[in-house]
Amino acid sequence: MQIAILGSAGSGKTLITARFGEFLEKEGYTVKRLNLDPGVLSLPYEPDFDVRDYFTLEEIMRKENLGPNGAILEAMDRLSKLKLPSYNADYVLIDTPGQLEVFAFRDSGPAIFKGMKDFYGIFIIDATSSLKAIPGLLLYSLTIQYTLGIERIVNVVNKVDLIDSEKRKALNELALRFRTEGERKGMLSELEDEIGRLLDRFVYVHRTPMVSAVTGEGFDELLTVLYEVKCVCGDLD
Ligand SMILES: Nc1nc2c(ncn2[C@@H]2O[C@H](COP(=O)(O)OP(=O)(O)OP(=O)(O)O)[C@@H](O)[C@H]2O)c(=O)[nH]1
Ligand SMILES: [Mg+2]
Repeated sequence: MQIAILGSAGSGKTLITARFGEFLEKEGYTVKRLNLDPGVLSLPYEPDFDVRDYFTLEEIMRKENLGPNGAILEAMDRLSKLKLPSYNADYVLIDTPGQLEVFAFRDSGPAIFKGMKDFYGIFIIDATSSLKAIPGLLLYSLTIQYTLGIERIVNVVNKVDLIDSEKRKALNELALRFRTEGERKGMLSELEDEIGRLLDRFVYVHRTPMVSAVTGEGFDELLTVLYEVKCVCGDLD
């Protein structure tokens, strides 16, 4: 199973790659880890493939005389030309660049994942995000799924060790069903209805595990959901 670890900046992609990878190994699975982030300085895991062996953001800035944003664009274009190795492992975890929108919305993301077999995604939502942002983040996950051409993405709420029980309860509910604001009028109310339908149809079809990459809480549930998704999807490969 090849899994792209996706999510907004700082949501915990890299730490989940490290800790969930260790968890999988303890469960007896073979795991490979790929780092596609050319900007990361240090990693909490030993990558089997590291984009920084080809180029780094810092080096592009220096050699091409570019600022940070220009260097990110150049790095993503270079990334689109790389070919990832294929591994014979139970789980291949692919840690993606911090700048998800640049990675997914240029040619790099779709190009690098093109033609991948047994391919899924994990989309990480930061538990410390505003509750109001959650439906939008779930829609963002759908956008990424569509753009990158990933058959199934499992949404995961990470950093649950940082929130209190009240927020945990509210997040749990939002991860199960879309709650309308109830105060919207006109076009916004129609939009809300459509968002609800879209999430029901494509997002709430499987559970959203609540995990912590720091404590390891919820990793067993994440593994179960991945397994279920693979069983449903297996016929499509
Ligand atoms: N408390 C807590 N901190 C976490 C958790 N997961 C990640 N972090 C912290 O959040 C910060 C960002 O984590 P990363 O794993 O680097 O996140 P990322 O999505 O890879 O970040 P970018 O690649 O820069 O977008 C780090 O300081 C992590 O230690 C978690 O479950 N709990
Ligand atoms: Mg990272």
